[in-house]
Amino acid sequence: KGTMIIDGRKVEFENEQNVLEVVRKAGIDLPTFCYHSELSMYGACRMCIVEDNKGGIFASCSTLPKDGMEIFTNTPRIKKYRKNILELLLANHDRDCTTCVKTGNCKLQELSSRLCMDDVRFPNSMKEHDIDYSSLAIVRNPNKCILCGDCVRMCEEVQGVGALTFAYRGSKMKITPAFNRTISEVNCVDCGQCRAICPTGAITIKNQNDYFWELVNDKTKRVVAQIAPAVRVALGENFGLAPGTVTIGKIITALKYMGVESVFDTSFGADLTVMAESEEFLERLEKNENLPLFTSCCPAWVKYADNNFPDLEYNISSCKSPQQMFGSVLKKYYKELDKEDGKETVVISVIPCTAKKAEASKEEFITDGVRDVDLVITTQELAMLIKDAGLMFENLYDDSFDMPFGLSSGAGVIFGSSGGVAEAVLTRLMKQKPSVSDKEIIFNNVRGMKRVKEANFVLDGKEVKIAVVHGLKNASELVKQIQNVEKTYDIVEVMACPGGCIAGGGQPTPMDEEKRKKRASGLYSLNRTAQIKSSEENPLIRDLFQGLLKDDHEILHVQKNH
Ligand code: HC0
Ligand code: SF4
Repeated sequence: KGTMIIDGRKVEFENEQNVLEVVRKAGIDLPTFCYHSELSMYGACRMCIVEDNKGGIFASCSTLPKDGMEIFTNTPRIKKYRKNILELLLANHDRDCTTCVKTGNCKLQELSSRLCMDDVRFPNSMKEHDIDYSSLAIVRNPNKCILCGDCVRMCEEVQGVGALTFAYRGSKMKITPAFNRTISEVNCVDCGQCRAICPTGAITIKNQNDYFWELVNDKTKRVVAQIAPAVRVALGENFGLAPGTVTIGKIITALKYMGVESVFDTSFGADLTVMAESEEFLERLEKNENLPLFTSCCPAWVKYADNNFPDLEYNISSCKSPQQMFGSVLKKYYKELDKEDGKETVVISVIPCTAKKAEASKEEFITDGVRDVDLVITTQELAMLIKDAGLMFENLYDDSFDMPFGLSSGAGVIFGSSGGVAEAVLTRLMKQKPSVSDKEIIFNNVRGMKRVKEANFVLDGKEVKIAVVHGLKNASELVKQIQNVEKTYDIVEVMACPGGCIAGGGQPTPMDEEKRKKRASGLYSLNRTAQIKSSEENPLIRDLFQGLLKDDHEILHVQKNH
């Protein structure tokens, strides 16, 4: 606690971790590439330098605030140094901005503009590296890397994966998967969090928009789409709307304009998952086997568990994720119609997540040569498609989802936020056993951004314990505690991305805690206004179980290993 003088103004500080945060509190946006409050301090980019009253220059992100400290953020010396640093970065960078997908949202470009960088005096010293297209989720272009290390720390500190590392020294330094392998050859789980934090175009989403256009222009195909919960509260950010603004009606219209025949809601798939997963849980509880049940809807988590905790194989739910479940239901539904009109139905998912691209192409989700889901495009790819098609998003009218799957419950919508799956399953289980009380209190426990959330409830006289965890490093710590019997639970919800799918690797960037909260609150407001609260109350789910799925629950489950 104390007072600093920043550019002649007194600014009080209390819990700020460093001078940079105090400067920001004073309303000055100091540039930085490598400082993120949720990651460890790296202090490498030096963009956040300030000058003190004795002429000393230092990085503000790695300096503690002191009472009485006097600093200047914009002296001629500071401005010159900062510009020099930026100029050196640019001299070693692929500057093909016109053809870079990050253009318009690139930190390097933004700072070049802010610092009035109208020329680079040095010849370009960039040594050309191969672009790594090996992953189904992300593309790594080292030629656009500025070595800020954000991706390395994100992958290690938040996701506990460590797929990326610094290699070599000095001018040869680069960021690469271990042993110079391609990213698909290491333990990357496709979560895309490295892409979400990368300030430049060095890590981007694997773009499949060409395939989208090919499908919608193919007259032999019937293109149907499903939209994941978290897309509706984030896409609008690409069109100047506040995070959390719900734009689902316009998204449906946009997809129809672009040639999609019918548009459905992955939340309907989520309702299906709730039904299948609760049934599975009750069975396991009765037999007292394979508990805790771990959720299976997050593919980055499933891959992480496969890599690191093979013993959990039978604990992870055998249910397909909502995306895959709904995909297989849609394929079954259109089968007859396809025969009649000689078309082939293809299912496109619009999803906040890069790992869903990999999930959809897994062998276990291909039945008789037919994929459940043919193409996964992320929120950011959809924004590009809308712009490419010249649609004025803000002016589109609001449409609604199509029948016969056009209704979903409020429980299905909150799947997109950490805690949502647990809450939806709880809602289902509690309804079935109405003796359970204190619903509200329980739900408050599983919502929000806390690292690990816990809730208990009583089912048939037995206490059921639920844990919710997000961020794979947190998940890994929790699994170890469970394995060491330091903690016991009956259900564990795991989402790889901090905050859940609302902060998925395919969402608009940059992301911060504030944005995550706003997107989550957009979903919870949809939950509050939903007329159908619980998955089993959804009449279309009942119809489905009595009709199309009457004798076929198999398609809701992963066929491998279970
Ligand atoms: Fe999610 Fe999902 S909630 S993983 O975040 O479970 O991606 O939004 O679509 O499948 O429903 C992502 C989001 C989904 C699935 C659903 C789940
Ligand atoms: Fe690491 Fe996820 Fe990026 Fe893979 S996609 S390198 S796991 S942060």
